[in-house]
Amino acid sequence: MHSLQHGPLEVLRGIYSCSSGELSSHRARYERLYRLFSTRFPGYGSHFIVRAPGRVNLIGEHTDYNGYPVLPMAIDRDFVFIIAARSDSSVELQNENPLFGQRTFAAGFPVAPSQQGDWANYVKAAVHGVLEAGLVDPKNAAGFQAFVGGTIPESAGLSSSSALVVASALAFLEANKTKVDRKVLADLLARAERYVGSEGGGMDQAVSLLAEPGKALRIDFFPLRTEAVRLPEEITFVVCNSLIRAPKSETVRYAYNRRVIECRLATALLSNVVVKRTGKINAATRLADLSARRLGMAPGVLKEMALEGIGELPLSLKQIAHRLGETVEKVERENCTLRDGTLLKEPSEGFRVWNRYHHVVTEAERVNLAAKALQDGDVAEIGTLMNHSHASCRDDYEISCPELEALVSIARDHGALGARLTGAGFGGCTVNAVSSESVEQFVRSVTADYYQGYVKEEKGREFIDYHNLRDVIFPCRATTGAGAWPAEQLIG
Ligand code: NG1
Repeated sequence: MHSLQHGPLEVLRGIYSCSSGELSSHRARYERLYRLFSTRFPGYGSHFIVRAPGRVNLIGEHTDYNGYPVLPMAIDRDFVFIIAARSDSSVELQNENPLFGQRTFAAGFPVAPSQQGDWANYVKAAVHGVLEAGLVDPKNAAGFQAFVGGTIPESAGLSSSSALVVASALAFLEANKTKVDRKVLADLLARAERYVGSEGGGMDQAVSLLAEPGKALRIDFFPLRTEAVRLPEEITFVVCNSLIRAPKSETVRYAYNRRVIECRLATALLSNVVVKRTGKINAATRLADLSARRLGMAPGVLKEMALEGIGELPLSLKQIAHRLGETVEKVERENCTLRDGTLLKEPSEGFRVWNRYHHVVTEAERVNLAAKALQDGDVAEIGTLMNHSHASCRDDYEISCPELEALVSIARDHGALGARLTGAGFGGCTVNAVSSESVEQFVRSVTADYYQGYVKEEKGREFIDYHNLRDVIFPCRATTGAGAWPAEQLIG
């Protein structure tokens, strides 16, 4: 819990570090949710509030599950829960958005998942994860009532799912008066979110929990380490939603998991050559275990080994097994098994192992350079690195789509110093580094060319409907990480 000496506006200012006008609208939102809680769940006395932000990843895409760093920032779009602890183990949720509605389940272990795609699964993932880790005793777990308000566009690469997981975990821990170290919790929740079926990395939960206002967060993994990097005032990061939904249901989930598996195959193939050539036993479980620095090798030598071990062409499972001197069954079992025990189906065109490897190692280097460029205030370099990252995501990782391409190109035409897709890809948002002085002009021009132009003219693709342009194109403010407060600290 945060300290008691500040009034609601000071606490909110500490979270959002924004102008007074924005502060009053944040305050109005908290007060509205509080009133809605009291109407929906009358008779509950002691309330607390949890908040967990979404994030925009500035650079470092699909590097996290490979053990390489990322550079996101938490944004002023978030989940706010008004909560009261219960005396039994029921968790009762009411979402402000009527499309999501009401859900109830018991906080007993294991927590049975709802049908795929249901929003309650993210709350269940958190409760299940906390119980599984033994942080709360399933026999005496207290449930909670929650009124849930969210402002993060969903299926848009801004990590609404992880923000929901983080807020739910904080709510459950508060209900059970349990404190957990933030880094421990971030690690635990990264694993816990796999409950929903994708093999994601740890970026989203970490930034949602550990972010600092006004700063981006460089995150390194295994073990989790963070370094806050101040953002230069001359640039503002503007998010633009392509209006193409990228939900982690069937197709996108397969595409995401396929890339995780391709990276595992890259690890096995490269490790095989490293062991053969150097005689060193190498227990590599992810690509970062095979970096030039960790192996104490010149990057050129490592690249030669990667070309020998992986080769540049797509590979069938049979070819991979042959290279590794193993059976297809063993390779499949050890590398292609998903968390739920199913095997990822071999793509008909083969696994594009080299391209995935090439993206990951070059992207990792770009993260290092971008963190330094931010520190040095070298905004031109930041833009260039973002543009290179986008090209690599498109060409090597193949996670772009025509709409993201159109949006990136329009943004660059209108002066973005750097423009790239952000998050898992396949749709969702772009992030754009824009000179702070020209943000309004940039927003106007992109609105005219993309939202009022391209989206209207382009037929045959289903674009998301929106009510307010400010929800699809907006400058981001770097906010603080998630928190929990007694209600009276935030409600005047
Ligand atoms: P989003 O954009 O929230 O779907 C996913 C993963 C991240 C990371 C990015 C790609 C989850 C919860 N998040 O993010 O860990 O791998 O893709 O950089 O799976």
